[in-house]
Amino acid sequence: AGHHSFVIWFTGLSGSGKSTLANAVAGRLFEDNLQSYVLDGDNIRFGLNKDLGFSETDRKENIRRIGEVAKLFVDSGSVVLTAFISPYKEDRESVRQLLEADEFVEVYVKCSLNECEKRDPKGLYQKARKGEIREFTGINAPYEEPENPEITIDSEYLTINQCVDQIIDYLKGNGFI
Ligand code: GGZ
Repeated sequence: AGHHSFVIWFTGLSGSGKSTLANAVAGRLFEDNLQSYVLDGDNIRFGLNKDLGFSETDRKENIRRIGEVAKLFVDSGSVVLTAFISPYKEDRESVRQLLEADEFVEVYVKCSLNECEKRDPKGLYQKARKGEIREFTGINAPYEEPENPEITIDSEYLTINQCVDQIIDYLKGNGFI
């Protein structure tokens, strides 16, 4: 299988496990001697995109910039994993169009709102329910499910390891790694 550079684009609700999975997959790739880089809120929303909030316009611009950055990584020869809600189908499709067909792997981290709300690792859902956060995805802002993602991960019912295995199997089975 040929090693090339590509984007693994995780999408899903807050609390679905995108960042955890992206980092776990990066760790597994590293064990296979494959360098990769994770883009997430920590290194993008506090830096490049610190001027952006969570309105529809700002989220679209957030995803547009992340797509462009991901493309730069791919051009430089890297494997890049992105972990953003990316709630709008149109924005995810625009990123897909920026890249070649064999450079974009969309991973839908599927977890019900009910379960994400139960996990609520940062207490954000509770705040959103109390009206302390406006436009919170799943509560009072939309999340458009992917229709044809390369991979759908049932993170509600699988362990992190099972999720990672599913992604690695896909990458191996389809010649990405
Ligand atoms: C959704 C919000 C919001 C609102 C703050 N809606 O669980 P987290 O904390 O760590 O992940 C969420 C993150 C979402 O940022 P993204 O850049 O991934 O969003 S998007 O792709 O829609 O641009 C959450 C926190 O930021 N957060 N306010 N209103 N998530």
